[in-house]
Amino acid sequence: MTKEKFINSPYADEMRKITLGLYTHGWDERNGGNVSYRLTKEEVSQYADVDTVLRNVKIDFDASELAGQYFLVTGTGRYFKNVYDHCERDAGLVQIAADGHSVDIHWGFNDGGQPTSEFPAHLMTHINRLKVDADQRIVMHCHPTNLVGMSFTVPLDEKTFSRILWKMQAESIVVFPEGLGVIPYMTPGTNDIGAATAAKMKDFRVVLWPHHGIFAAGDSMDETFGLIETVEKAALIYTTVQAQGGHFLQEITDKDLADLAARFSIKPNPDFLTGKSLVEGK
Ligand code: 2HA
Ligand code: ZN
Repeated sequence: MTKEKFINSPYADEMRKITLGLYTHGWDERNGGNVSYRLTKEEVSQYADVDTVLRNVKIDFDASELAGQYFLVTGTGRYFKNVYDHCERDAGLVQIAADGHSVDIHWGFNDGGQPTSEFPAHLMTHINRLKVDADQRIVMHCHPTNLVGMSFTVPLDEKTFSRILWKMQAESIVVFPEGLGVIPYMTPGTNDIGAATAAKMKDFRVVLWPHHGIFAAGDSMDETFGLIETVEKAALIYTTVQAQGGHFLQEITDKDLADLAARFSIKPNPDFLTGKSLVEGK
């Protein structure tokens, strides 16, 4: 029986649609952003010849904890506006080699490309998320405008950031009850930023890279994209309030947050549930 081609798989289809979605939201200008999608051998082997290695490329990180695992990942320097039409060029299906220091390419990157420069950060994130969530599949990095804007005007601490985002809409605390992780500004594309991000991923699924963007992790493309959409929508509302003068006359109170947690049976980060009001003098 001949296999269906990988480009026709549901996984390539999801990758094409999500990268286009990230681009059309304005969160991935030029070559900004990267996505990785962990796939099982059973899933992959229906569409790709896993016994054939097209090329082997080195990675500057020891990913031996993920040896043998498959990832569909976007390529370094590639423009998200193009992935939909050129998925086999701008993305690739790779398998982490046994020694963890290289990947075997089984499909894609057909003009000589390689995985994203943030691949070490993705792999470190997958490793740590898998420790707390066996269904972990997706890591997504992008540059959501309003959230990045807030990283210049809001103190870079997790409690302050998380509480503001929770209080901008009732939906926030339900979608990210653990809050938002925040790392200091660091140089992208380095193993250091990857390690700092992955350390936060033990407690959070969304981590802010100040003055740059966001890293998010989840079990599916929809859930991970939805997480980023919700965080960025809260940041947009905050930005709008600032444009309206920035004075809160009323707010979602700490009591309202507790009521949301009870209604939706969620356990929000207890450290963030009480604190300063956004309304002056309250
Ligand atoms: O892939 O966004 O952080 C390009 C980037 C690096
Ligand atoms: Zn980036």
